[in-house]
Formats: sequence, structure tokens, C-alpha cells
Amino acid sequence: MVLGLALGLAVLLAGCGGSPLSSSDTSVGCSVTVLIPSSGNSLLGTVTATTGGRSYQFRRNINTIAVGCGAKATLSASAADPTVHPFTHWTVSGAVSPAQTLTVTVDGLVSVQPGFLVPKVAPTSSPTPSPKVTPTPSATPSSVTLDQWVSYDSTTKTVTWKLLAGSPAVNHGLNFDGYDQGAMTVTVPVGWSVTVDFSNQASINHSAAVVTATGTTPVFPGAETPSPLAGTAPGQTAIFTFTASQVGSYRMSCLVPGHEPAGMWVSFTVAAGGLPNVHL
Ligand SMILES: [Cu+2]
Repeated sequence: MVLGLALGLAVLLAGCGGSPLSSSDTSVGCSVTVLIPSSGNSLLGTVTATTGGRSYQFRRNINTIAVGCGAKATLSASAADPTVHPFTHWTVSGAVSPAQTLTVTVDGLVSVQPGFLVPKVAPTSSPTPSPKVTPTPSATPSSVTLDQWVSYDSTTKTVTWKLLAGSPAVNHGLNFDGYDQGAMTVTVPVGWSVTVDFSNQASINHSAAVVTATGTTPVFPGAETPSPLAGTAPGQTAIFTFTASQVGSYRMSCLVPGHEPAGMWVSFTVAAGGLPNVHL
């Protein structure tokens, strides 16, 4: 917890310029997107954001507010049912803060997930019978940035994937993060939570969903952008979170008709164990 707090404070103090919260690309604007987890049909809490002298009450699953670039946004969370699902932490681009309130300096697109106690999905793999020599856990940092798109936190077992549609304009823009036809493979361990920070940087609608090679519906609940057949409009973003609950080989595909057959998909693998990785 001390390490988590230190990381959280480091992120807050870093503000702009190189920290995970920052983006030098001001052409995409500055905003804070809050993803509030739910259990069944009810949200596990509410979030209030205060910025520029105004307060915003977040009551929906995914909420985005525009914030002036360089401005501060202070977020506070309250649990809907503290006895069952108490507030536990914030997740900010791979960093975790246990504080009840979070202040971020916004210099780009910032996504924040308030943490509430959520029932975990049990891993399907059987435990190893007798542990041999294992490395000391304290020697391994919990928060790891794999590349410019994927980071993870081994303590909270969360993966964050920045999924850009159509940038750079490989394959006539029909790509994710510049890769098409399975040229990128993101692997996560079974049972981990994956948050996909989707941004359509192309000039036509695109979407993203975790599907099988022949499927058109998400293999995990919530593993798709809204209305994936119609797609998300150019310049718009969408964040979704799902639990990678089943080992297997899947695709992250664009379901706008014709796009996946034209190569707009990358590979997504759920492994029985290990740590997340990206293979290019
Ligand atoms: Cu598409």
C-alpha cells in the first residue's frame, strides 16, 4: 500500500510532460473519462469531479468531461453500498492511488477508474503442487509499461491498452495501433481485468471488440465499443473494461462491416498464467 501511495503521489506531482497522465498531442483535446464499475445492473459508486469552479456528478458507467488543457480536476468517489463494495483505490493509466480523492493535471486524454471492491473471477488453471525457488516479489515493480500502447499492474491484475484506430495510416487506415491482420499480439493472463482506451483517429467510423476469428459478438461481457457495427465517429473515444475469463486465442477486431475482412484486426491471447506481454 505504501508503494501504491507513493506511485499515486508521484503521478499527481508529475503533472505534465512525460508522466502517464500527459499527452503532448493537444489536437485531440483534453478530457477526463471516468469508468465506474458495476455489479449486476447497479453502479458500485458515484464520482464527483470539480474543475474550473464547476462540479459534475457522474452516475453513468462511462463519463467524459472536457477539461481545459493544463487545468486541474479533483475527483472524489463514494461507494453506493460501502458495506458490500467499499471504495478501495483509483487506477490512473497504470498507476494506483488509494486516496479517496484524486487530483490530476489534465494535459491530454486522461482515463480514471475508481476502484470498488469487486468479486474476482477465479482462475481456471490448477495451482502448482509444490512451490520451488521463487524470486522475491518485492524485487518486481507492480506497475509496468510494456510499450506506448500497453501497460499493466500486477498487484491489481489490470491491463490498460491504448487502442488507436487508423493511426498511423497503415493499410489505408484499417489498423489498430498501426498493425493489421494479426501483426500485433497482446497477451494477458486469465482472470485479469483489461481496460481498452479506444480512440478513433481515422476519418471514418471504426469500432473494437474481442471476438473469435469467425465471430461478430464479444467473447467476454462488455468487451466492445458501443454499437460496434455502426462504429464510433472520427475523433471520438470509448473506454471499455472486461475480465479475460477464458483461456484462448481471440481477435481485437473492428466490426464495422467489411473492415475485419480487409485486415482491421490484431491478435488477443488469454494465457493460463504468466504476465502480460506484447508481440509485434
Ligand atoms: Cu473499422
